Parts: sequence; C-alpha cells; structure tokens
Amino acid sequence: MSRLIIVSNRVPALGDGGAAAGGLAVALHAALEQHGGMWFGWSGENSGDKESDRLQTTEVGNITYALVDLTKRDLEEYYAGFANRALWPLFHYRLDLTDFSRRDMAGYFRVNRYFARLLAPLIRPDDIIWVHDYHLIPLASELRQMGLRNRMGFFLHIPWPPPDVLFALPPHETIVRSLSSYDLVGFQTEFDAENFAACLIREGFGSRVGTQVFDAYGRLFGMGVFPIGIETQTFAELAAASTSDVLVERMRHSLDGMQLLIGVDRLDYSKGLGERIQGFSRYIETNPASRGKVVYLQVTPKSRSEVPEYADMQKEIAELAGRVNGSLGDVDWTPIRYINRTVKRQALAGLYRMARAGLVTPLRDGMNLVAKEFIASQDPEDPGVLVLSRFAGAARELDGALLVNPYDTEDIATAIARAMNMPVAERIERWTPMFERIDKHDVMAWCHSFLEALKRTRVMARAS
Ligand code: GDG
Repeated sequence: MSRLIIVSNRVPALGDGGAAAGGLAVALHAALEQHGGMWFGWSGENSGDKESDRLQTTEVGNITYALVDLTKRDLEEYYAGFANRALWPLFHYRLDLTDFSRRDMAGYFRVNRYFARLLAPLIRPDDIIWVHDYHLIPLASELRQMGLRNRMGFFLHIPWPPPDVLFALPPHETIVRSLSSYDLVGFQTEFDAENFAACLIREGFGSRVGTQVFDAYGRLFGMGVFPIGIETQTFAELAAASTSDVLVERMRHSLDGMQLLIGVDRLDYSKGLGERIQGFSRYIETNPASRGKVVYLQVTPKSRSEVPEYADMQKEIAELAGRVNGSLGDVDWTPIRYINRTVKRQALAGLYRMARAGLVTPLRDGMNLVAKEFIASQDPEDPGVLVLSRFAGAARELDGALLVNPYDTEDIATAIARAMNMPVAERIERWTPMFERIDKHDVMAWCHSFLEALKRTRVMARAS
C-alpha cells in the first residue's frame, strides 16, 4: 500500500494519537497508522532570525513526524500576514478586513517553497500526499516544479468565496492556478465547490470537462465535496460519562435550576460573537419571564492574538458581555458567563449536554464542528436545541436545527425563545435524524472518503 503524507501548518502533539488536538487529528492519525507515512508541518517554534534547513524527525510506530521551525519574519509574513490577514478574512467574505501586502504575499510563497524543498527529498514515488488548508495552497505546485509526480490532494477547511470577492485579491489567479496542480481539491459544501468552479470558469482560467473534473493550465484535476465530521461516538460517550466531571458538576450546582445556553468558539470575528450576545440580550429584553431563569455560557479561548484585529476583538467582546451583564443582570443573576480559557473535552461534552440550547451563529464558517459536537453530546431522551447560522457549512446537513440569519439579532432572539419553549417531543424529533447523520458521516468516514476519492481521481481524470 502507498504511504500517506499529511501536510498541515500545525502538527498535533506527537504520540498521543492526536487525542489532545481533537477529532481531525485523531482521524488523520488513524489514516496514517493504516497506511504508514509521515506528518509534515511547522513545529510551532519561532527560530527568531536564525534560518535553518533542519528537519526535526521523530518516529512513532509506522509514522514519521517531520517538523520545521520558522523564522520570525516567516511567521509575520506567511502566517500572521498573508494567511491570517488576507486569505482568512477574504475567504470568509470579509473584504473590509482583508489586508493585502506584497511583502506578506512573497513571504507566503517563499515559505511554501521552503516547505516543498524540505519535503521533496522525503517523498517516495508512490506516496500519496494530502495537504490541508489555506496556509499551503501553493505546496503542490512547488512540489510539481521540483519534479514530483505523486498523487496530491488538497482539502480546504474554510469557505471558498464567490468570484467577485476572490477577484479582489491581487494574486487571485496564482491562488486558483496553484490549486490546479493537485489531483483532487476538496471543499466542505456544494456552495464552496460551486464558487470555486465559478472563479475558474468566469475568468477563463479553465473549463469543466466532467461533473467533477476541470481542465486548467494544461492539467486535468478533480474537485469534490467532503463535509467534515467529528468523533460522534466519542463525544456521545464523553457526554454521557460527564456527570463525574468536577467542572460539569460545579456548573450544574451553580445553575441551581436555571436553564443553560452555550456557545463555544475560538475568539474570531467570523464566529459572530457580538451579534450573538446582542441576540441573547434582545431575547432577555423581550422575554421578561426569562430574567433570573437562564444563563448563557460562552467559552471562548483566545486565538491569533498576534493579529491586531483579534486583539481588538478580545476587548470589544469582553466589554459587550460586561455591558449586557451590567444593564440586565441583578445582584443574584449574571446572565452571561464569558470565559476566555480552554475547557477540557470531557467537560465541554458535559456542558453541551447540560444546555437547553447551543448557539452556533457564525457570520461565515467552513463547517463548524461545535454544531456537530453539540448534537453528539445530547441526551437522546431530553435533547437540547441547536440554534445554527444559515452561513455555517453545518447548516447544509443539520436540518433539524433552528436556522438563523446571524446578522439579525431579532432572528437570534426569536430562535432562542423558541428553543427554550420547545416541547420535548419536538426536540427529539429534530435531534434524532441529525444525530443519525453525524454518526454515519463521522470524521473517520470523512477521512476515508477523501482518500478513496484521491486514489480514484487520476484514473477518472484521464478517462474524461
Ligand atoms: C476550521 C474552520 C471547520 C473550542 N474551544 C474549546 C475547544 N474548542 C474546539 C471545538 C471544536 C474546535 O475547537 C473548533 O472548530 P470549528 O469547526 O468550530 O472552527 P475552526 O477552528 O475555525 O476550524 C471550520 C474546521 O476547521 C474543521 O474543518 O469546521 O469551519 O473554520 O472542535 O470543540 N475544545 C476544547 N476546549 C475549548 O475550550 N477542548
């Protein structure tokens, strides 16, 4: 069997099966164990001014971890700069926050070339290469220029924007062209795949030669939709066993009969936190009977603090939560509990299960795993209600959720009220098919279906 080579910007902790890093890492580790192979990426270390071509390799069973340090400049330009201040906002339709600089763009392509230079000598002719996410779009094209003919796949975890948004990025053609160097390009939803196809076709960069096959820049390549899943059974089991968790018990005790609403998001402007807090506030204002009866817990670990927009938002959201508590709260009731630290997975599963409603209202999201984790964690006999943004990829699958427009705070407030009053029979009726779906399409199934499609793609591309 061919070896599998996974390439991602960050490589999860070695040797623990990825357990600390979540479902995606667990699934990719399982695939690596099955095929044997390598996980290649940035070590997470900043080497300052010191450039080195040193690869740190560690063998664990049949998996090799190959890690590289990046310099301060690389991190500023490639990671914090082009990836997180240009591609991330642009791909989330936020042209207003897109900060393009030619210096950062050059750094992005330079680091991709550097990764390719270190990776290429480690690759055997029949290895299959699977590259993850927007940090590494140009990797295949760099590897191809070094003569590699391997089967290469790419999966985009975030949305792909419509043409008029993408075309605002000066190097948009290079980005599209880079993707045509893969054999298979995977997206979370049909919308993303169609946006990509529209970008390719509208500017005449390429043409569709089969339902899922494109001809661009002298190559045929495949495209597919692979909605990512979670470890559904693990979450369900963690949640069911969570009564013994100290934090979960403390939470239950402190609620003292009040109902819980929960939100869990990295601190990121794409997650719609401000609008959500306002929606919750509106719900309390328009439902006076809820005063003193509900608590909204928002778990929000900090992320990307080196990017100025994130540091600003940290302050903004904390102030907003504080203002709502100040104006609506009482001596014995704090409506919003806003926590900026990471909660352990078992506790998280227990908190999801305790909640009457999960608030997942991103302004734009590739998939949103929290929506699926919330569903997986519910008690089948008394499930909570998912309030879900129509702009999350997960909304394409989770049709038993209350779908909302995340920009419309009235709509969020109305959905919260509906969730809080929903009879148990309706909650079960909505929840059961969603659980069955995410159980069937879990993260292992996702990983398997992408790899199977990648193995088939070239044959298909040649035949068309
Ligand atoms: C990208 C795309 C796509 C959060 N706080 C805690 C914690 N988390 C975990 C959640 C969940 C994960 O972080 C966040 O996943 P999301 O899917 O919500 O979002 P992104 O980080 O933006 O991920 C996204 C995803 O890639 C996968 O393809 O779904 O659309 O943007 O798993 O549980 N976990 C723990 N404690 C916390 O406090 N243990």
